[in-house]
Amino acid sequence: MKGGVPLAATRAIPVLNKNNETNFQDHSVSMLKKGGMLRAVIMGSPGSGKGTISSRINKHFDILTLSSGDLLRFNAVQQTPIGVKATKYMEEGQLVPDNIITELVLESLETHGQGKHWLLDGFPRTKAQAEALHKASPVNLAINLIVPSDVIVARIAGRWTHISSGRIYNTEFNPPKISGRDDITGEPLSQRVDDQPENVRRRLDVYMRSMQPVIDFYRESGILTEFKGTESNKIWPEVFNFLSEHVQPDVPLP
Ligand code: G5P
Ligand code: MG
Repeated sequence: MKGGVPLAATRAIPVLNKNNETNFQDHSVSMLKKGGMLRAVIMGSPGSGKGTISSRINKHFDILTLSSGDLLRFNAVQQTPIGVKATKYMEEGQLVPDNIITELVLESLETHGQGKHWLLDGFPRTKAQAEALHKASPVNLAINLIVPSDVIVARIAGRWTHISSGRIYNTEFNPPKISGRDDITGEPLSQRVDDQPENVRRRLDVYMRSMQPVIDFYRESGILTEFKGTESNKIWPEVFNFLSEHVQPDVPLP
């Protein structure tokens, strides 16, 4: 995501890239098998690597990736009314109310997702969000990353983020070229307030409670695929191969 355009006084939707010209309506599972549009979600606990895997998907496939957390943080930085409202929930590690986040994500999809394959990171987080998304545009592929909690807590402590682009670094796993600076813009990186250890524990609790009905919803729909592991570098080739069965990659794995 680069820069931002306020669409209305209450919210800001970042400018996204990637184009393709296919039909937005083709989104059922059978249509995906026949080469229709990908309507995907990536799920997993806080710190499981959703953002890491999504950014690799974005580099290798012509798939628009959209993170609900990045959208919220972007609005928080822009101090839009939605951003201001969402900040207190995010800082406490609580979920932002369904109506706020659903409106933001669906509007962003309408603005940027028409005629494109897309994948949502961090949305839906509740059954109500899953149902709202299903009504607007049914998902045909759900990915769930399963990473043990003890691995996650250690990872998050080392995370640094470039807020306006959503680019993620980790002091051990993928450090920036210059310490504390974004590789592309050179702007300073920040640590997320919700990455404090007690907030991480709360987010993990909230995740477990709110996500089970969502995971069950996609499992029962027959579109759930789970990837288990402790390292994103090992999970990524599996996700790449799986996605390649549905969408032609632009850039092969090295
Ligand atoms: P977010 O922004 O959606 P979370 O909590 O779901 O946040 P998070 O923390 O962004 O998820 P992630 O994207 O799954 O985690 O993980 P990541 O950023 O890729 O990786 C974590 C760190 O580990 C990074 O530093 C990365 O470099 C490193 N790493 C990755 N792989 C490896 C590895 O193999 N080894 C090592 N050593 N390191 C690795 O949501 C934030 C808040 O926004 C609100 C909520 O308040 C939420 O708490 N929100 C919503 N509220 C309601 N409904 C929704 N739909 C909402 N969406 C967001
Ligand atoms: Mg993330």
